[in-house]
Amino acid sequence: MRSTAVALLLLAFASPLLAADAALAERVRAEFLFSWRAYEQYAWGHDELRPMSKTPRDWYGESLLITPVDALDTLILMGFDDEAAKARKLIDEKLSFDKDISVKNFEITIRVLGGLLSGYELTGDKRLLELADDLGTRLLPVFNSPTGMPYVNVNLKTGKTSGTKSNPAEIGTLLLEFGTLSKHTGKRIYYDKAKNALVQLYKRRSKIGLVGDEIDVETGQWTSRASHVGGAIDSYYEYLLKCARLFHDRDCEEMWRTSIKAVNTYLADPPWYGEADMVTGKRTAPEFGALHAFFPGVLALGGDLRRAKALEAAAFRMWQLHGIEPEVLNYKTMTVTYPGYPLRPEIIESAYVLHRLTHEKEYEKMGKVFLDSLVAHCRTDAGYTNLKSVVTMEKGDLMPSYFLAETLKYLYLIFAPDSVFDFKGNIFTTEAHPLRTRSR
Ligand code: DMJ
Repeated sequence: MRSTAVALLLLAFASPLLAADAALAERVRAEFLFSWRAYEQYAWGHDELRPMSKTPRDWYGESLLITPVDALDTLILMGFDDEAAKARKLIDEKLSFDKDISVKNFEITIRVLGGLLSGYELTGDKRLLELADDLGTRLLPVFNSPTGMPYVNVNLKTGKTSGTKSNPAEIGTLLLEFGTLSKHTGKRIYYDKAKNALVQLYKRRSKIGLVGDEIDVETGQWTSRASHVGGAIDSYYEYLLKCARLFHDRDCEEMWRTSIKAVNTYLADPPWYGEADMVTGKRTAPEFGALHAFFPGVLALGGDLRRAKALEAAAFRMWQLHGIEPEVLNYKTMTVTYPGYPLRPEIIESAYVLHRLTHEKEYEKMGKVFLDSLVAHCRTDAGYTNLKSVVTMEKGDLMPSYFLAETLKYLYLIFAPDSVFDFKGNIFTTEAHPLRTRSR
């Protein structure tokens, strides 16, 4: 009798139906609610909260409700129904894109368009789709460059574009959102424009298959040959793989396969991924940082668990060096190159993907370290803030919207039961907005 009970208990612990750690999942929920309440109290209706000064921040002088739109699906996923309903009401009634402001296409696509689309898929609220369609139409002029690769900025009222120097991340991280908008509106143009931008960029890869980190969208010429998987390139690779999966797009599959081979050949510096010249393949800086740390998750999704695990373990050493990760690290000397920490999610996202695929306890342990570090160093009286330096732990004064959209969502999912989220039936955008792989 006793041994049966023990056996059942052990089975229960091994079952993905139960939370990996219910108490920790609850702790993350509580920290999310604490941060959301601070946003409600000091920045309601604005883009973001400045937690130290307890003041709001609007990116463009007037609000696009970036935090509520970005955080809506986390509210829903964590079961904060009243707060989600209140956020939806605010968005439905107050959000308007009819504004004479020039916005950054990439950021507004991943945070706002992506948030509206996942919100629509989760709630069926047609107003969210209407808003997404209106925003998509206003963003479309970015693709009117001679190459089809998007300009950096667009005025939401006039359609006037600006910014010719862009990069693979900003050019290639649009298709999940624009493609999903096509799927729900029946308007093909969104898919076609974003796909063409991705293909145009891919075509300009070097003979050895690498891309640089700055390109002129009018001339199509590279203005920087630095190749790596960090900021300015990162999510380009993520979207090649995820677009292949979400849309069953064979071109994306082919582009992903070719690209990952080149990345593993020239950028892998086991266990790290460093920097090389895109033309010669010659190694340049031995640098890795907070933004690069999405890559273990993408390697794992792509089926390369061996490299993924080794890289996540290395990234975790980077986190532990000072008790929280720096923006950039020289991994040969293990010294910090850029010391800031703007509450980034990537290393937590990778731990979640690896945990979800392997159910290894190691990733729960990492998750607990991430949570404890965030509480110890980034918590304020009113939400969480960025750090100016992980060496001195000096605080900044900003809670970026992705902290609620991504950082706490992935942290929660590490500890929550698998049943909380249909991992196989959804693909996360680069801003952690889940998009359904199948129609309902
Ligand atoms: C987020 O907006 C997205 O994850 C983006 O791809 C990279 N930067 C931030 C988080 O660090």
